Amino acid sequence: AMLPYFASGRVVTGFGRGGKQLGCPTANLEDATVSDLPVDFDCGVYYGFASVDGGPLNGMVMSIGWNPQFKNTRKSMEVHILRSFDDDFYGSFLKIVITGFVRPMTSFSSLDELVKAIDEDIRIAREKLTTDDLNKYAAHEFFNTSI
Ligand code: FMN
Repeated sequence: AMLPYFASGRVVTGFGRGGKQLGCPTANLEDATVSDLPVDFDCGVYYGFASVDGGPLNGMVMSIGWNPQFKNTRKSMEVHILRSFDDDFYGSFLKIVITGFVRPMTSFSSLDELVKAIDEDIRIAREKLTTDDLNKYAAHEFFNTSI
């Protein structure tokens, strides 16, 4: 009912585990963006599209929640864009549309299991994201107006 959900914000530094420990670099959205989420928006893993600094849309998979694996005390929104970037984009302005849900956030018994789950999330996201949806959202007013 809450999807598609549109959001935007600056990319801030997370704990730096994404790329190094998990092999999955994530762009963490600023607190204001996290606070704007409706209170009843379920935590979990989602997919959709993202644009960095007004650039083209790319598929993405993301987590919303407290990262139970690491017992974070602050809720975060972390976006993994499904293409590789040469550089970090801390400070960039990210616009996203969340179009589908994959699974709830989980605490696994090892880091290795989390890595496997994320690989599976990425596979599912790639399978569900369509070129038709990409084109539809690329033409959407949200991605074609500044800020
Ligand atoms: N964290 C969890 O604790 N449990 C999860 O099930 C989980 N699933 C994730 C799925 C995806 C697709 C992504 C991108 C992240 C997921 N995370 C999950 C969050 C990671 O733990 C987090 O991105 C990682 O710790 C890096 O955080 P950092 O950027 O603050 O360093």
